[in-house]
Amino acid sequence: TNVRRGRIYRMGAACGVLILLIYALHKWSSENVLNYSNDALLPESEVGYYKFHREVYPTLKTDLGNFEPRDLRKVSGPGEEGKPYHMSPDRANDISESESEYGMNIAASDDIAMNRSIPDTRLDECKYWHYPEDLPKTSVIIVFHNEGFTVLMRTVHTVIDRSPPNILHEIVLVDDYSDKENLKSNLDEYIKRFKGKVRLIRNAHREGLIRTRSRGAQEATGDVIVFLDAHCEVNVNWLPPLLAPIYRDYRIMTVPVIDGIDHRTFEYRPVYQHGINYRGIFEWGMLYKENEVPDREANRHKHKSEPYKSPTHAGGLFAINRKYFLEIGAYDPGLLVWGGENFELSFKIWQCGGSIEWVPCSRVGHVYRAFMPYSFGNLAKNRKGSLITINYKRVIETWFDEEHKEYFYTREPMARFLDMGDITDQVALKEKLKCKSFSWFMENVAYDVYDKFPKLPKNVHWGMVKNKATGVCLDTMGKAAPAYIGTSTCHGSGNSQLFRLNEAGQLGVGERCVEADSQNVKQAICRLGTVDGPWRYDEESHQLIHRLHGFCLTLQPHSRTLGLAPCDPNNTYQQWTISHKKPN
Ligand code: LR7
Ligand code: MN
Repeated sequence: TNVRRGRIYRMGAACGVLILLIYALHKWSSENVLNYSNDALLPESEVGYYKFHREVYPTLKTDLGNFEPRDLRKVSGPGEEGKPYHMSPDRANDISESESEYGMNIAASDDIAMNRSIPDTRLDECKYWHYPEDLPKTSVIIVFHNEGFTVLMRTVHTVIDRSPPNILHEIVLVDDYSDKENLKSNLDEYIKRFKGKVRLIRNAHREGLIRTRSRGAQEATGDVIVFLDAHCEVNVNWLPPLLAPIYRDYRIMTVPVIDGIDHRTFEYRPVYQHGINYRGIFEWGMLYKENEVPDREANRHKHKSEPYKSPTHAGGLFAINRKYFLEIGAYDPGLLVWGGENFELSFKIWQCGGSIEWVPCSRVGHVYRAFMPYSFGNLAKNRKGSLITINYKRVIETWFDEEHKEYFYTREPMARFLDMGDITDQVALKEKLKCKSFSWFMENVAYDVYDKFPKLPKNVHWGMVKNKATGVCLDTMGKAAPAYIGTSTCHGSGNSQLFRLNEAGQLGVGERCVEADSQNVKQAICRLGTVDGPWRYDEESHQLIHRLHGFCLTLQPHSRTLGLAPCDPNNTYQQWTISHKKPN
């Protein structure tokens, strides 16, 4: 998932822990602590159903938190303390083989202890929170398709080692039809050592991660379920802080802060600068982004270590009351394989009466792969266009209102033509749960999206940008920004040749903007918070005119490179048509 983090770091106020603790003690005085087992706080109809809806708050004290480990592993070895593991150069073949097979260096993982130590990346304050002792019984669900064995098992080991045993009810591994032999043969044998705590179930067909997670939720028997990707390492005392908000209110979904694990060296790195909190947002093409928590939300909290509200989440790692998750329909079963389910769940939760909180004291490391190592198999077969965009379309058609749908189609114009299947059930669910509008969500929850990604002006032209002299089309050549734009044979299938010129003069391609000078034309990261640009298209002369000197986009006849040049109405190398065709 593509993440952009805000760049402006607020200076962290240098508060001594002592001052914080005195303050905290003052705030969380004992009157906040009610009798946990007071079911009278629940509406009668829900007693014994959701079990957890209690006005119980964690307390910040001066002594070490009740679930904090007292002794941490200290040994030396590859990858210990989360340090990068650099393999000797004579293993270069093993490294490149496993990287191309798994998108990560499984050869390195194989050398690293299952229970290696990793740095405690939390705020110091996190160590002093005390949580209710009788937190809900939890099933950790890990779905996987062809993952590296040691990476998957390290996920399991860290959960076992770093979760309170009486709260960790089970780990459910759901194999999404892996076909790697070592996974099939070793797993059953290996998990025997966990004496029934770890269960393995297998899909009879490839279902994709989204449906597989819904199945895991159905099969789990804990009160709360926690989803993890199959290449994670949970950090010190990760679980109680995730459960505490759910214990208080079953409609809160909680999300840990996700640290990075390097796919080559397995170095464990804190995701953010210490003490700065981020939350999940999105841009209008439904790419997931992160943004520093806006003041409006930050000001609601006394401590940086407290959970805070977030519009959405990256997708992979979160905790939720199991019955609640099933009652809101789990994931839309029409979402296939990968992508968009994070938004579906988030919009559904927020619009239908629940909320999402990110929990800074819960940290989990995740291996960000070099590329997606698996194909979408048969699931993608009968689908035109990009499966992920189809998923997004289902989600926005269900949850957005007319105004915001327009922004999505402005940013992803081809999506209008894609067949998203039937969403009758999703719309019916929205009715049944009496969910609020998307504008309500934008105004009350995701208000910071507009600061970074303002409402989009309409496209005046979009599609292939074709040169009159040569008949070639502008093409990003599949490169990541910043990169030069080139030209290639026009193919009409969108993607790297799909450009959009909007009413405010921005020429965009994907989520990037086209920038130019006399020497070259590039796609670059758009200036955050702006949707305008320097371009104008002249319908008569077919020129793309740049504000800079009023020059025109020109294909250099000899070098075939692009640049700006003085406009000349007779130069066909400066003439472009912008058009699209309906995909078949
Ligand atoms: O067909 C599949 N079946 C599966 O069971 C494909 C995948 N999977 C498994 C896979 O083995 C893994 O355990 O599903 C899990 C997630 O797949 P990844 O690791 O390939 O996904 P990702 O980490 O690239 O992508 C993020 O977005 C996805 C969108 O559908 C999911 O929500 C992932 O869980 C999510 N990962 C995270 O949120 C971790 C942090 C990344 C960020 C930002
Ligand atoms: Mn992942």
